[in-house]
Amino acid sequence: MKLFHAPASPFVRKVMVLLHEAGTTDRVTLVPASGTPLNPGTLPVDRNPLGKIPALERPDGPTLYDSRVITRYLDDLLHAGLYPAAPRLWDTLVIEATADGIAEAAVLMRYEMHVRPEASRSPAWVEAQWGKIARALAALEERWMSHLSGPPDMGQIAVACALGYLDFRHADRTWRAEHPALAAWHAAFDARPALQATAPTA
Ligand code: 99T
Repeated sequence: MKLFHAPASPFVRKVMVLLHEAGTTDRVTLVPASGTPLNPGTLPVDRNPLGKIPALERPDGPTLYDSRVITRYLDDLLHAGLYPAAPRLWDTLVIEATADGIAEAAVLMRYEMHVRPEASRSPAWVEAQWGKIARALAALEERWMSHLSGPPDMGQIAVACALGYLDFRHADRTWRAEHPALAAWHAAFDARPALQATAPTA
């Protein structure tokens, strides 16, 4: 299988963490891909019409895309065990969606600040995206800490990847002081070998 990959992407990182946790990194070949909404570059627009990564080319069907589809597929294929049975599954999926929403807002902030032509950038729009992130961080801190402290699953992996991306691209946003339980959890979870092996780089 071919995984269209960029080392900065929190969504690609989710997939890579799953592969490391399952001990199955040899099952995919990484294909470097980079681009932006304004210039798709080497993003696989022929395989994912949305022009986004990760995308997973597989031998037995159409290319899969959106990280949540890919992680569900690989979890099933590789018996990774990172999606628990219902009813815990519903919490895992909500946490994964919350984390992906943090990462999506953070990527949009990055594009607004660095990709959109300077004259048309909107600081208010950037702050509105941060407002979504702040609400989502508060929800994790107030509602989901007991789940995050349970057995490792894709919800936790997605949260760790989203928080890692905040530190990587938005290090000036000091989220830890307001979310001490989440900060402590992240410090411990981020020490897992799968997280250490996939830290974002430019
Ligand atoms: O939006 C584009 O045109 C290109 N962007 C991407 O491919 C980003 C890379 S993160 N991927 C996504 O937005 C995927 C989101 C999707 N819902 C999923 O797979 O879960 C690049 C971050 C950076 O370089 O800072």
